[in-house]
Amino acid sequence: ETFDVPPDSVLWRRDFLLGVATAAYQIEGAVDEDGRLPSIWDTFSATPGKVLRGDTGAVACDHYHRWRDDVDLIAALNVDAYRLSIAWPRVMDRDGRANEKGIAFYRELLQALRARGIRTSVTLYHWDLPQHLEDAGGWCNRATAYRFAEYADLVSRELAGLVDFWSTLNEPWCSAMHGYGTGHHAPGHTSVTEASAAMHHLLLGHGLALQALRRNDPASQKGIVLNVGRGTTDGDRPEDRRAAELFELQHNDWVLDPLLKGSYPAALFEQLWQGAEPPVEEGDLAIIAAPLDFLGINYYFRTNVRGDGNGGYVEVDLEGVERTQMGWEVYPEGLAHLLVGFHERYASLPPIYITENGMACDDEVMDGHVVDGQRIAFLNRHLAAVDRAVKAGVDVRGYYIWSLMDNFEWAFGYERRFGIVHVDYATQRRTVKRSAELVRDFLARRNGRS
Ligand code: PNW
Repeated sequence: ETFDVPPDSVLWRRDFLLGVATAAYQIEGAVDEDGRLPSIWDTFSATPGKVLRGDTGAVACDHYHRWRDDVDLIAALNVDAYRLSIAWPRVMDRDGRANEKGIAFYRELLQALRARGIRTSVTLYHWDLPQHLEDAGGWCNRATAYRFAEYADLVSRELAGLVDFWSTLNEPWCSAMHGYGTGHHAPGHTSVTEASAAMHHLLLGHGLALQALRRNDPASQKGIVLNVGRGTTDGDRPEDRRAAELFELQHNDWVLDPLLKGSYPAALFEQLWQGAEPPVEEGDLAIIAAPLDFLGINYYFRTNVRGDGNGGYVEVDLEGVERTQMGWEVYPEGLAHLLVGFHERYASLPPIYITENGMACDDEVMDGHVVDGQRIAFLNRHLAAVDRAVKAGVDVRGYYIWSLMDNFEWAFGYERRFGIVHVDYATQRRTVKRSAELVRDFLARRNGRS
């Protein structure tokens, strides 16, 4: 297997960033060290039945102690950029004051990355809400949006000048829907009314945080990271075609419309969730729709749907398609399709970074090697899809592989491996997989060109 990049691909451009991504709770461990407070994921993962095999992030990849080696590892891959997240419960105490030890951890990490010429992309919220804020109502409570802005203010004052790209939220859709709607993620609630309120308060928090970031760190780029989904149908009834539209309305427009158009898609509440209108107050949408310097897009798969006979949609798995260890269909066309669609649809679409793309494989170390051929083909095909979107006029400026290393995959624990670096959890030994070697070698070739 190779990493075949055609000569005219955007990937050869030195200013197209290639990076790797992680998130705090998935790699750090050390959950009760140096004053870190409990987060909703500590609580959720400690609740029987919520995470596969009862796994938790208590140790994870032990990155909190091994970060210097991990920075060496990232540098050895020749990547341009590293995307990480800051754990809110590590850096802010219950009274809203800085926890110096937590801040120092991220300051040193960011300094080490910059010393090696690696661009830093920092997400403020990758799902680890302090538990004490959940106890006060979590994202269903409007006050949490203001607490989030205070956290953004604190962190951006402390770390100004060390971050190239700030993202406020990672995938508010997952926080709202899986956290408060399906219950698949922390805090595990199951109410569409709560999901709708949580989404609104997440987006309000985003807008308020953006103001703090602009004030405290003007030279950096600021944006938000969204997961997007491609919905299609194999049915031929009008209600099947409508089902595919409703799927994308619920996954994409619900979040993109308020951010880029300053309004929620009314059909979502009228047709899918009768009555679950978000608790919008005067002036909220102007705060939410403030201009972004970039939009981060996370893309993984497409979903096939049909009409449910009741004005909604049901997911129907297609037979005979390639799937990952998550059961997700490998569908690179969806990425190009969505990017071109957003470009056509939103006049104010900012420059785009693919902030996550990748797949879980059942990777095993054999004779010191991990041959992850399915992942290599996956990355090749998705990078080609990004290149097609760029050639169709979409302003995509970078791509981050999810993930740097195998880690705590939320409700699936350590069972699912997304890394381009293998982690043996018993020893914490990292082993570069074949995909990582190919990325490293490609970047060496790209950098060697004049
Ligand atoms: C993203 N879905 O999560 C997250 O940003 C990462 O932390 C995570 O490890 C990665 O993707 C892989 O799952 C998602 O069900 C979780 O559609 C669930 C979904 C999408 C993204």
